[in-house]
Amino acid sequence: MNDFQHIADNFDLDGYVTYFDRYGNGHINTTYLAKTDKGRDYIFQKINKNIFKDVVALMRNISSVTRFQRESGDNALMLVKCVDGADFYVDGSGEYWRVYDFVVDSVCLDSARTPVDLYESGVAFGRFQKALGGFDASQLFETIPRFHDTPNRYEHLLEAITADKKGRLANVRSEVDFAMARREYAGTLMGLLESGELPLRVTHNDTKLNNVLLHKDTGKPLCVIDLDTVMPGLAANDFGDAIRFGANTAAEDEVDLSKVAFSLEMFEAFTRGFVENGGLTEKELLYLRDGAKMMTLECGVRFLTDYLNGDTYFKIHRPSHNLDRCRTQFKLVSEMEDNWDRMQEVINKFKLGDFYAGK
Ligand code: ADP
Ligand code: GN1
Ligand code: MG
Repeated sequence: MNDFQHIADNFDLDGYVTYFDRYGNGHINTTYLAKTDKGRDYIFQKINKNIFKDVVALMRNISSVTRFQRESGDNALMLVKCVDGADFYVDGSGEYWRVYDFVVDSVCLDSARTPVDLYESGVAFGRFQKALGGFDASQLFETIPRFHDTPNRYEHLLEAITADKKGRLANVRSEVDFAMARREYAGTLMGLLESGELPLRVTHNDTKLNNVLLHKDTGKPLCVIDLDTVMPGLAANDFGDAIRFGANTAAEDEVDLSKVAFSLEMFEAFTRGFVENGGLTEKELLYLRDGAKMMTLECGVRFLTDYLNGDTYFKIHRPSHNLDRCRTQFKLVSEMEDNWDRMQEVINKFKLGDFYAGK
């Protein structure tokens, strides 16, 4: 607590910190909840500087994006400044800290209680997309270069296969075959971006349900969080990453694959919220389902790569954790392929407004 008090002293808080503890289930940063004697709650985060190489530029992104969101009428995370006016504090060990106002009366869900939760997260990410429509993407620093460049993720997988650092390749032959059978497809969206057929936007890039806070009673969206990966990107990828996580009937790391299935009902719920609020172009709507398949495939490839490399990126809680995660993703990809036409029918339904016309 003493060390923490010293960190807290550097921020312009309302009151004196009387409680703090680890909080939430993030894979990347280290998050704490702090409470003060004046009844105020704050989120403290130690930013993962192994993953984010330029925290100063990252914090500049977050500060300008949240300001723009507010000016566009969207609810945004509120950074608490340091007493010297900075947006972050560097402690004696060189760790970077930031503080947000705790979003009161919020819940953060790791899985949807009903399709309505997923619909509301779609509303939140759709509004986020639209609110940042006028933000100049070139002002943003790329916090993780080539984050959703799927062909580049394949290059990393190939390097991991060649190196086979931990001698694990023999365990994952079928997963490698699955990934390789889709290698050519993996370039589809990047190709459309390069040819100018799909627009570059300001996107969130990590649109899991647990990166939206909902009101604990009404379930309505309060705020999009986890803005570290806000960067120039494709709307299809924001849509897709949310589907990857939210339309899975099981957890991302479920070991029993018989429980893992692609839920069209959940897909429909998110699609409705996102499409009705996102302000997307015709062409973007045509490639949304590819975003879902692409993000799921890419995430599976990332988990597989990390497994082969000896689990150096994602936090793991058991030896085969990354492999288990990879397997759920690949099962979902196959199920999306089986539902390919139905996915587009759902997108068309909300795009054409048939839902409100009662058709
Ligand atoms: P990570 O990148 O590690 O996932 P997040 O920024 O998503 O980190 O934060 C981790 C968790 O902390 C979230 O899942 C959520 O439960 C909680 N959290 C983060 N910011 C806030 C906030 N402003 N108000 C309330 N809870 C928050
Ligand atoms: C990480 O930060 P978190 O836990 O919301 C990862 C995402 C992955 C996700 C898989 C910066 O997200 O890209 O899709 O895990 N974030 C980063 O659960 O790599
Ligand atoms: Mg998160």
